[in-house]
Amino acid sequence: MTHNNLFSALRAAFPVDLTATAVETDGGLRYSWQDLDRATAMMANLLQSLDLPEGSRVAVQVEKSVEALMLYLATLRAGFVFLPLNTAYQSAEIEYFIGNAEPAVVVCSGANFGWVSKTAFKAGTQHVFTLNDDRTGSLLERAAHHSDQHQTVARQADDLAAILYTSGTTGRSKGAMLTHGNMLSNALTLKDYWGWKKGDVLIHALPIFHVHGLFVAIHGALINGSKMIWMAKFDPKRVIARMKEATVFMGVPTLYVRMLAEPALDKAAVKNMRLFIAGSAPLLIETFTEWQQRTGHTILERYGMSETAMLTSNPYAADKRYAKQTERRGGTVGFPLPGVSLRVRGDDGQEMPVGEIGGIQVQGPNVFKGYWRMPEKTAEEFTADGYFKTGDVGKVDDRGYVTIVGRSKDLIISGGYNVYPAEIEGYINEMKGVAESAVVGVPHPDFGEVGVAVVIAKSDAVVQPENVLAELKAKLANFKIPKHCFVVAELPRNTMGKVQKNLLRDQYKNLFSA
Ligand code: MCA
Ligand code: AMP
Repeated sequence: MTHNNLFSALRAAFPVDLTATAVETDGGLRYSWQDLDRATAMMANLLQSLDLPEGSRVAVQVEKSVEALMLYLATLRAGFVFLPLNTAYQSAEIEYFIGNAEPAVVVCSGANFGWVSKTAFKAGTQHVFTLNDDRTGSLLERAAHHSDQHQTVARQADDLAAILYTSGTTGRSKGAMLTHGNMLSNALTLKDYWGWKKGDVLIHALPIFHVHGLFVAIHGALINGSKMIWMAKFDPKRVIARMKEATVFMGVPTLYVRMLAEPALDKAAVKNMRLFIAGSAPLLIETFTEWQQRTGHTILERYGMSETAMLTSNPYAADKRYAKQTERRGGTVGFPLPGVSLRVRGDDGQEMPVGEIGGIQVQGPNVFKGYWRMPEKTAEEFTADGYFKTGDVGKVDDRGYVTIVGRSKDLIISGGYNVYPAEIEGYINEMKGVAESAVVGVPHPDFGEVGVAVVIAKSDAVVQPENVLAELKAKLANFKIPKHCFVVAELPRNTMGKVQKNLLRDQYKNLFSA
C-alpha cells in the first residue's frame, strides 16, 4: 500500500498525457510530467541505494530550480524526510540546523560544498551531494546511473514527510515535524476551497524552502495536475508579463506591493487570471484596495504557519457553513478551512465572546506532530484538550471571519520571512562594547515590517551603529539584519525593569514612512 505517501497522491493527479508540460521555467526550459516522474524516480533510487536508516533526514540548501523541486518529490517518494534550508542562512545557522536534525544526506550548492560538507561530516552526515541551479552537480551525476522506474515507498499518514525549522522567541530554532497526512489533507482541502480546475496554470515565484512556496504553491498545482510557470527569483515585470498565460498567483504582501509599482499592471495584463492569493504576513488594506482598483481582482488572503500549513482562508466561492458568504474581506484572513477547528481564548484559557480579542488556538488534520526532539516544548504549545497555541492574537466576528490583530510571540515578519528579535539581540549583546540591545519591528513600505536595533554601549565604550550592522551581516542571513541601528543612552523600562518594546516601536514607527 503506497496511498498514504503524499507523493502517491500527487503522482495520481498527473494528467493522462504525460508528454504535456508540467513546469516551464521563465528562461524557456520545459519539463513534461514524464520528466518529473522519471527524474524523481532516479533520485529516489539514488537515495534508496544509500541504505539510509528509516526516517532519515535529507537536508537541502540549494538555489531554486526545477531539479530542487524534483529532489523534494524524490525524498517523499523514497520515504525520507525533507528538510529545506533558506539559501540566505550562513555557517552558524547551518551548523545549528545540521547539528540538531542530524541529516543522513545533505545537498548544497557546489560553491558552498567546502564549508557545508565540513559542517555536515562533523555532525555525522555520511553523504553530501551538490546541486546547482544550472542542472549540474554530483546529485544529478549520481542519479543518472539509476533506473527511471521506482515503486513509491509505503508511508502512513502519521509518518514524517518534512521538518521545517521555525525560530524560537527564546532559545534556538525548533523543527516543526509535518507528516504525509498533514500535507495531503491540507492540499486536498485547498484544491476544493480555492476552486482549482482543469486548465489552471500557476505562476510560481516564491522561494521553495518555506511552507508558502514549497507546500501551498507546489502541492496546489501538482494535486490538480496543473502546469507551473517557474521563476527562480521574483521579478514583478516578469510575473506581470506571464499573467496572460496563467490563472493563479500566490505571493507574500511584498510581491503585491512591488507589482503595484509597475505601470504594466492593469486590467488587460490580468485578464486571463482567475485568482490572486496572499499570505505569510498581514496584507495592508491599502494594498488590497489598490489591487482591486487597478486590476478588478480581489486578493484572497489566507493565514497559516509552518506548524500547521494553512488554517484559514477568505472564500473563493460561497462558503455554505457561513450563510453562503462569498465576500473576500480585506483585513481579515477569512474562515477556518473545512476540517480546521479554530477558537479564541483569553489569558486564563477562557473562551472569548464573538468579536473579542484573544489567543488563537487550532486543531485539525493539518496540525503538526510536534517539534523535533523537543517533547517538553511541544507539550507547552498544546492545550490539555489538544489545541495548538498559535501565538497569534485575533478575533472572530459574528459572520465567522477571523482577523489577526497581533502576535503574543515577539516576532517580526519582514517580506514574508520571520525574524526573531531574541536571536538578533543575542548576537548584538555579545559584541565588544555592547551592554544591551533591543530589536523591534517597525512599518516599512516594501517589506511590511523591518527590524530596528536599539543598542546601549557599556559605560566606557563607544559603539558605532554601522559596525553593529556589519558584524551581524557577517554572521546571519541577510533578511534578518536590522535596517537601522541606534545607539542610545537608555532603554525605556517598566516598573519591573522589563524593556518596553511597545514604546520603542512607537518611537520609531515613522522611520521608513514612504
Ligand atoms: C531581501 N531582503 C530583505 C528581505 N528579502 N530584507 C528584509 N526582509 C526580506 N524578506 C534584503 C536583503 O537582505 C538584501 O539586503 C536586499 O534585500 C536584496 O536582497 P534580495 O535577495 O535580492 O532581495 P529580493 O530578491 O528583492 O527579495 C525580496 C523578496 C523575498 C522577493 C520579498 O524576501 C521573498 O521572496 N520573500 C518571500 C518569503 C516567503 O516565501 N515567505 C513564506 C514563508 P542587502 O543588500 O542590504 O544585503 S511561509 C509562511 O510564512 C507561512 C507558513 C505562510 O503563511 O505562508
Ligand atoms: P511561519 O513561522 O513562517 O510559519 O509564520 C507563521 C506566522 O506568519 C503566523 O503565526 C502569523 O503570525 C503569520 N501569518 C501568516 N499568514 C498571515 C496573514 N495572512 N496575516 C497575518 N499574519 C500571517
